[in-house]
Amino acid sequence: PRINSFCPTSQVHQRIMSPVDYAKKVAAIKAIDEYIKDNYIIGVGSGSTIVYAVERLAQRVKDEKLHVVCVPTSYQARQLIVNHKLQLGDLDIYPKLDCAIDGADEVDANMTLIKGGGGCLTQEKIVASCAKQFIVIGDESKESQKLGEKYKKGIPIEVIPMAYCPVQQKVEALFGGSAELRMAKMKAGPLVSDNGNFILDWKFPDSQFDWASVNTTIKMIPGVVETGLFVNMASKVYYGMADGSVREHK
Ligand code: ABF
Repeated sequence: PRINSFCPTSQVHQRIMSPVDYAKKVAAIKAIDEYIKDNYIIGVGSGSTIVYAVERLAQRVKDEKLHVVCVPTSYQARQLIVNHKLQLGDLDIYPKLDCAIDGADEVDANMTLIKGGGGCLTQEKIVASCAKQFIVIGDESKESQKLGEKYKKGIPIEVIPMAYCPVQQKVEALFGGSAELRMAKMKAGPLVSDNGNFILDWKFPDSQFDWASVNTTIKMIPGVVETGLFVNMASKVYYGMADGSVREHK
């Protein structure tokens, strides 16, 4: 389905939405409509799917005169909140959130997530951990039986810059695979996260991992700030489909 299509008669050149974007949008709308209530403190995720969620939230706030506070998970999320004239909050003032909504790079059969393809994993995990409910949204391509089946870029690990080499070596020695330093666009040097750190993308071997234990073990390596493994955190996952329907993770 194509919506907002090019309209030659009015000479209004509008964006043509791809089926994947449309699927992201319907999942985002479903999450906002099902979960957001008046007076909610909301964690706002990062990425492309969350853009549609913020658009819908702003529309509901305007139409229904809701009062909500939004806590961002990244600089991108902060800008989205501000640009949509939503009330910006932070964890100093609102350490407990009613709900957090975010995208994911991959969701396995147990609702274990890989997140952090956009580099915002640490703040995303902190915010999600403060929320009573953590709602994940994405198009159906995010669903997999086993991590690594769909998302090929590996598990992001945020590290203190001086520690990236020893962390790389330790992760590879412990679990195999390769942990590659993520580079900025045009390979202008390592990508620097919103927290001033580097990111390793750990391409893990095809094996049966206990992700909770992998996450704990990696987090114990000195220099590791956070991993993009979200284990037992998601309360609900909505997958949008190109036909406009939305499916819940079962
Ligand atoms: C963030 O955005 C990330 O954790 C994840 O990497 C990504 C999901 O991307 P998108 O919504 O653009 O598919 O939530």
